[in-house]
Amino acid sequence: MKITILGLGYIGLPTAALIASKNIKVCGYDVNKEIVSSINKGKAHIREKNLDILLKKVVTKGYLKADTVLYESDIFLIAVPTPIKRNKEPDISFVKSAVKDICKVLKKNNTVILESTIPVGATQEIAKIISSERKDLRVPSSVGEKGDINISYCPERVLPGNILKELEMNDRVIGGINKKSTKISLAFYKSFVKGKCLETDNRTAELCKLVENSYRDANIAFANELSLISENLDIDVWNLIKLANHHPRVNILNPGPGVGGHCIAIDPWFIINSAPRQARLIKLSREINDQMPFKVVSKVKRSLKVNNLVAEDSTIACLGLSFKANIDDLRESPAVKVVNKLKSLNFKKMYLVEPNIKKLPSYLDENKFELVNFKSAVSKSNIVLLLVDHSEFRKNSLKKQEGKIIIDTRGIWASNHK
Ligand code: SAJ
Repeated sequence: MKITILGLGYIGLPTAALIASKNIKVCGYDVNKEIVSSINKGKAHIREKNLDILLKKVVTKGYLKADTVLYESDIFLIAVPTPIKRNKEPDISFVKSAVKDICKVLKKNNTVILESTIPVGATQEIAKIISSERKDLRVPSSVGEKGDINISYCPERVLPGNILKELEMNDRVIGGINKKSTKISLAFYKSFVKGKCLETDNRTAELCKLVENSYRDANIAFANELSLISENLDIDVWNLIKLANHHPRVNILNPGPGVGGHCIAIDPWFIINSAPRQARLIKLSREINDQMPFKVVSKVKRSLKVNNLVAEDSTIACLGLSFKANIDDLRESPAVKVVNKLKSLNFKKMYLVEPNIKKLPSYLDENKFELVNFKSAVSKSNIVLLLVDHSEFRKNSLKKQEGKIIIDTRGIWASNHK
């Protein structure tokens, strides 16, 4: 059995390495030559717990090989990005282009599995593309059992920072375009997944993925709204949530500077687009979470005013840039949004601290910001703004620091958060 994974990013690469670690031959396909060459040297181009060790092992043993050329295979697993366009519509062009590549080498009895997040109906659209590109193959539809190939939607649901473990242990939803596709895909996932593999149809699987991330977004929005209400009523939101969560059926999440990453801040829009009149709560949650970086900037401005300070004479340490704790991923990061917005206040100096990166990305102007370590940033600044709850920051409580304004958006130094 030959497996090919298309797209060797945050999901595709760990998936390829995990499957290869079960002594199954995996071919990784990516259009980026540098990524392919680095993988073939056993070096991951992304940072993820235990990935480098596993990758080195499977590449050395010859179970994983990356290429920029797509060869024949039994299973094609698509894990390419599906961003949103400026107008918030889903952009599935990378998926479509991967499917067109597959069509050039597709054979009878092959299976095409989509793992990328897609809007409802996209698996069916993929089937139509295959059908028009390969008139020689009978492509199954969601009602028909007859078909020369199999097509399924099996969304990834792993948490960045814990991907390898969750790939193996999480339950999977397997939605075939027909029953045969579901059965074949189920057998494939059972070869490396220890969690339950749950059978359904492609459309339910598509919505299921979007619902999971929208559920989390709505719950974070609730926590963020509570932080705004509490601030208005002069109540400590962290203490409030701690107390409320003692109720056996209440489990409020953590407020913060907003929702980042490539999933939770994006996927709800796929539902909003498909059902705009019905998805009211989902849309409002997006709006609440998207306004949080602005609220943080307002808080900084208020703190300056209350303390009779002006930004031009003040130095600020911004702690954390990644979209969440203990990762190096800056995609859609609310911390980056806050930092960029604070730029216009013209601070005398802005120190940035991000223990997981060595260099600031080009979109963070080096003339305006300086990347330094925690100790140096804090000692040189009169305002300390905590944006990400990295373990390093948790270890260094700032509660006792005299004469500094501390704004803790993640509540890790608790009581002094206002
Ligand atoms: N966040 C809060 N408060 C919280 C929890 C999270 O502000 O209480 C923020 C984080 O700081 C971050 C954002 O939300 O900016 C998202 O972080 P996350 O840890 O909730 O989720 P992701 O984006 O890393 O991964 C999610 C996961 N989905 C769910 O938990 C439902 C993961 O399982 C999915 O596989 C992943 O999206 C994906 O790829 O879709």
